[in-house]
Amino acid sequence: PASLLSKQDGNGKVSRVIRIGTRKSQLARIQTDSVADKLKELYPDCLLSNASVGNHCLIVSLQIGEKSLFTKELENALERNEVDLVVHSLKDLPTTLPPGFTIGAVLKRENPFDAVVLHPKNAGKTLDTLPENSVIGTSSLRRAAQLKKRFPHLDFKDIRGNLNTRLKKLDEKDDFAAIILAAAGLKRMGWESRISQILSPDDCMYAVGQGALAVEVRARDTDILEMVSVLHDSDTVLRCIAERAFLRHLEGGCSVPVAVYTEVKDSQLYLTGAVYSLDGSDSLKETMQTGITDLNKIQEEVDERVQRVGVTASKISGPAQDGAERLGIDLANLLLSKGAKEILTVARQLNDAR
Ligand code: DPM
Repeated sequence: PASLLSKQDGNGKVSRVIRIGTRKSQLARIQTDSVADKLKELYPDCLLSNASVGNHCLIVSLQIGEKSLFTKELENALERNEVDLVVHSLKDLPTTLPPGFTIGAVLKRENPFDAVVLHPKNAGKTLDTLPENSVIGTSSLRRAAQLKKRFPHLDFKDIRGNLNTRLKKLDEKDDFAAIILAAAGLKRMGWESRISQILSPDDCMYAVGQGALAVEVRARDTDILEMVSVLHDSDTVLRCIAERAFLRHLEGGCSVPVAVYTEVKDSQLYLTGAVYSLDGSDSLKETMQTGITDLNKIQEEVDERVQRVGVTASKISGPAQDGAERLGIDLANLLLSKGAKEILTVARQLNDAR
């Protein structure tokens, strides 16, 4: 409730400043602003201020394997009480957060799929019709593994930097015929018109948490947790808990070729998960499902502050969240029993040796 967050100022006016930390990239700012706007709408009496931290680690942030580095600065600011909440792309957050932090909100997921952005000279083409040996830019092992297998006539090369940098590299040079990016990020940047093709799950399944925004807070800050909890989208929360539990149980981390596809349909949560060798020639893919009981009915009765794969969602059915987590673990165990560990170990070793 708003009263928890309010305090009297000298003039008797009720207000509290909520400080949101952001990085300086355009995408980070857009994402932070969208969450700030939602909070302003829901809590018109709160003042929100944007604090900017860590403006220099931007390019590092997109390098595979550097993940904890760039969320770290924002967490430091949270820890030092300089900001109250920070907004991330959920897919950039590790499945185990450092102690003292939690994800207090997972917002309704945007289109989670990957998209093709063509060099202007290739307008009208698709991955299928691009000429033999066309170079596709991505540094995602997950994308490269799936697409190499599916489109063997194409070549894949690393491309790094934030979204603005990548678009520039694509358009202003002749190095890449196309690049692959998450549709969600392109949409948030206002670059939807550059999307020439959305990849279906048969072509390329997405990364765990892709397309969803997460609000990270201090785990002990119950006022802020309560405040941001209204931003949770229950279907997204359940899907992402299942996906994150799957990745965590595989001991996947962010830089291994692991992909997922989830759906909520007729009170069922479906999770498809896969692991790939670096060139996609070796892979394992399975689907499992679990029933999710009437969310709204249970909602009022549940009041527990438990984290599941880093997420605190006390207003969403506990049993449904447990079911989602179980689903992720069960699917991981199924793939592990078929040899997923070996595939991932080899992929990791080969990638480290590159
Ligand atoms: C992670 C990956 C990438 C980002 C790996 C993956 C892509 C790296 C690359 C974990 N984080 O997806 O397999 O393309 O070289 C990132 C983007 C977004 C969040 C950009 C993108 C925006 C979309 C979202 C980088 N993190 O994937 O195009 O909010 O989900």
